[in-house]
Formats: sequence, C-alpha cells, structure tokens
Amino acid sequence: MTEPRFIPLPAYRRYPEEEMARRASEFYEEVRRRRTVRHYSDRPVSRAVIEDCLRAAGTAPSGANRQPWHFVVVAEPEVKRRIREAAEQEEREFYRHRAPGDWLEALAPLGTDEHKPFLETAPYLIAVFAERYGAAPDGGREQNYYVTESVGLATGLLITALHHAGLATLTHTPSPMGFLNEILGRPPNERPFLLLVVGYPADDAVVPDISRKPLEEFATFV
Ligand code: IYR
Repeated sequence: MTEPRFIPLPAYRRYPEEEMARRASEFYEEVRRRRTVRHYSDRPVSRAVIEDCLRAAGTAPSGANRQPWHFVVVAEPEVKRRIREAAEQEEREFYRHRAPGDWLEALAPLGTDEHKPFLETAPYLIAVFAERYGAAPDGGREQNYYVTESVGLATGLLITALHHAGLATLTHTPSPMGFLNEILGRPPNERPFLLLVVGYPADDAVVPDISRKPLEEFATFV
C-alpha cells in the first residue's frame, strides 16, 4: 500500500464575510450571463487562452484523482469539416427517425435541427473524452472511478472558464459519437463525452427565449 503524504493546504484565501458575500454575488452575476450559442463568428481565438481554460478544467476534482479526461482541440478546417459531416449524418437520423416524439417536443423551444454549420465556422471544437480505464505501469488496465462525474465536473469548469474569458460555447452531443474516436485517432479506452464548440458569437447571434428555474425550485434547505 502506498503511504499517504500530506502538505499544508496551499494558497487558501479566507475573505472577510462582506467580501465573501460580494464575491459570491459577483460570480453569480458573471455566470448568469452565459448562454449556449449556436451562431459563431470565424474570428480567430488565441490558442493561449484555450490552453489556460483547459488548465482550469484540469483542476477539477476526480475519482481517486485519476483525472480521467482528455481534450482534443480541433482548429484544422479539414478535421472540422469531417466532424461536421459525421455529426450531421447522425443528427439527420436522430431528427428524422431515432428521436421519439416527446424528445422532439422537448427540443422544440430550442429550434435545433440536423444542420450544424457552426462545427465549421467556430475557430475551435474541443472534443472531450472520458477515459474509461487507464494504462497501468505494467501495461495492464488501471481502473478509473466516477468517470462520468469527474469528466462532467471538468467540462463544467471548462465552459465556465471559457465564458469568463469572453468566449461563447455550445455543448454539442451528436449521438452516437463514436466517429470522434475514428476522426481524432483516440484509443478505445476513451469514450467521447461531448463536443464543445468555442468561439466569438456572430454579430447577429440569437438565442432561444427561455429562462432558468428560480433557486426555490431547484434547491432545498433543511
Ligand atoms: N444532439 C441533437 C439534439 C439535441 C439534444 C438535446 I438533450 C439538446 O439539449 C439539444 C439538441 C442536436 O444537437 O441537435
């Protein structure tokens, strides 16, 4: 058994209560401005910004600290084109045949369909993969834990970091997404989790007129 090693908690900051309240409220004001965007500008985005946002994502807590995520950042137009082609093929099936009526009804307020031009317009697609198992030092399989939860937490941080930097995102989940392994050359232990579209919103971007639940509806204090 490996013995645990401990260090004093590094870099923790305790704020005076007033400042804490102000920070909490300001953060909420910042994140509530985030909207999922489906209309993108082709304006380039600095790779260094994407790298920092990925570093932020990589600070997420994970089961047994396995950090079971891998992010593939796609900027190459030909690769984006192939991803769009494969995604639209799946989406056509979804919207025309696979989706049950109640699912289509639930999506109706969003106005989505099988056309995904943003997969080529936006400067970056970030394919998020979940490492179902890792490689042990002896070449065998190393079990990962709470993989979906861990990758979800990292992706949430990534979306928040990108928003904080002034970029728009779209959480896109073509289903099934196996084509991402093939196009991006990822190994079979990595399960595609979602595809994040990243860039500046188009000048004429519009978003669905939908609202968020008030706190009382989604939180209970006992
Ligand atoms: N993957 C499809 C359908 C879709 C599903 C859900 I759940 C959404 O919140 C939005 C869309 C698409 O991307 O169009």
